[in-house]
Order: sequence, then structure tokens, then C-alpha cells
Amino acid sequence: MAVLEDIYKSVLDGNMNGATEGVKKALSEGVAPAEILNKGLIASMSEVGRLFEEGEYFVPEMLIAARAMQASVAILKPKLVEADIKPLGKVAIGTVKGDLHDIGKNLVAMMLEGAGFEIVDLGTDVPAEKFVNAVKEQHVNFIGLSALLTTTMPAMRTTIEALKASGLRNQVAVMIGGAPVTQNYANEIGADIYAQDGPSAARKAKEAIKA
Ligand code: B1M
Repeated sequence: MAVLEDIYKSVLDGNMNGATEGVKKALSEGVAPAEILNKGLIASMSEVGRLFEEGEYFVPEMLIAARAMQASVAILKPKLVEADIKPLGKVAIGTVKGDLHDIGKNLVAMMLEGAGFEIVDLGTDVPAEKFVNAVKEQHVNFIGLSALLTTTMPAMRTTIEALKASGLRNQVAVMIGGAPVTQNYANEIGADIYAQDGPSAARKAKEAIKA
């Protein structure tokens, strides 16, 4: 369908106006919201992720594509709610206590949203209790922890310990990432998933929800 191809290409090119106009046009032509989401937006973000992983796209291309996708999802959201399209799962994501870096965290959130997850963005400098409350009150399937400073990485461990102490650890998968974070560190602190960037975060969350 031409309009879905236009949406796909606009997101791939980071063309926000093209993508949002495409979504409006598709809706006015009666294309089902789920089809716009899956065949236009999510398909395109998957391709963006693939291009990033292959080294053809870099962070700026990924960011503008993610913004085009996010603006389009905002238009589509009410229609998806009306059509009762269920998200794949729910992720509460935040940058850990003491850390104010949020560019990477936002990018990861956008990629997860692009993959079909509902996002609860807890912001930056998030204390462990706030993550615990998100599990208690918002019934999330995943907790996403981001840290950019070596000095704030220990707050990831603290958060996992707080989840254990509140008896909620088994209810959620904990995903961690950020420039200084490694798979070894994830193993050491007992995180379930380590992702090095947005596309792999989306891919790994999808794999985890299927398992
Ligand atoms: Co800061 N900073 N900074 N900084 N800053 C770094 C991180 C640093 C490496 C710079 C340097 O010295 N070379 C250094 C950390 C050194 C260290 O700990 N080893 C540093 C420092 C020291 C500091 C301050 C302490 C400086 C000071 O005040 N003396 C201070 C700390 C403030 C605080 O947090 N309490 C500080 C402040 C800032 C700014 C506010 C000025 C600004 C942040 C603005 C913002 O985020 N709104 C800033 C910036 C921009 C950076 C650099 C330059 C860029 C970070 C970034 O946005 N990268 C950074 C140097 C660098 O990385 N080259 C630096 C782009 C982003 C897309 O990548 O965040 O890595 P990234 O996210 C990636 C992956 O890591 C991964 O996916 C993302 C997308 O691919 N990922 C996840 C991230 N989170 C994930 C979560 C996941 C999965 C994957 O699952 C949940």
C-alpha cells in the first residue's frame, strides 16, 4: 500500500512531517491503526535498528528517525486505544539515582515504544523506591535502568536489591545499559538483560516477552 510505504520511508529518513502526514492520510483512507503501526512505523524502526547495528546509521540518524516515529505514534495512540490494540508489554525506564544523563535513555525508550511496548518514563536521578513503586502500582513487565557514570552504576545494584527486599524481583525483568555498563556487570549484579543500544534493547525485550 503506497501510503504505508511513504510512512516507512519517512521514518527511515527521519522526516517527521512526512511520517505524521502519512499517518493522517492513512487514517483518512481507512487503513487500520494496527496496520499503520506494524507495517509502517514498527517495520521502519526495525530497519533503522538493523542499519544501526550494521554501522550504516549512527546515533543522529537513529534519533531523528525515532522522533519521527514518536510523533507519528502520538497521532495514532488514541486510535489504537479505541481499537483496543494491546501493547507487547510495559516498561518503566529511568536513569538511576545521581545520574542526569537522559539522551540515551530517551532513545532506548523510543526504540522500545517503536517495537510496541508501553513506556512509563520515570525520568532521571530516579531512586530505587520509585522503580519499586512502578512495579507495585503500574504492573510493569520490565524495569529499564540507564547509567552513564561509573559512579552511578552501583545504583543499579541498589535498585535490584530494593526489588528483592520488596518481594517483587520475580515479577519483572530488569534490563540495564549505558556507556560504562557491560554484560559482565549485568551478570555480577543479577540483571536479566544487558543491552548496548536502543535497537538491541528493543530486540532483547521482544525476545524476553516471547520466552
Ligand atoms: Co556527561 N559525562 N557529565 N553530561 N556526558 C559523560 C558520560 C562522560 C563519559 C564524559 C567524559 O568525561 N568523557 C563522563 C563520565 C565519566 C565516567 O563516569 N566514566 C561524564 C561526566 C563526568 C559528567 C559530569 C560529572 C561532568 C561534571 O559535572 N563534572 C556531569 C554529571 C551530571 C550528573 O549526571 N549528575 C555530566 C553532565 C552532562 C551534561 C548535563 C552536560 C550532559 C547530559 C545532557 C543530557 O543527557 N540531557 C552530558 C553529556 C551530553 C555527556 C556525553 C558528552 C554524551 C552522553 C550522550 O548523550 N551520548 C558523555 C560523553 C560520551 O558519551 N561521549 C558524557 C549519546 C547517547 C545516545 O549515548 O547515553 O551512551 P548513551 O546511550 C546509548 C547506550 O549507552 C545505550 O543506548 C543508548 C543509545 O544507543 N543505553 C542503554 C543507554 N541507556 C540504556 C539503557 C538500556 C539499554 C541501553 O536499558 C534500559
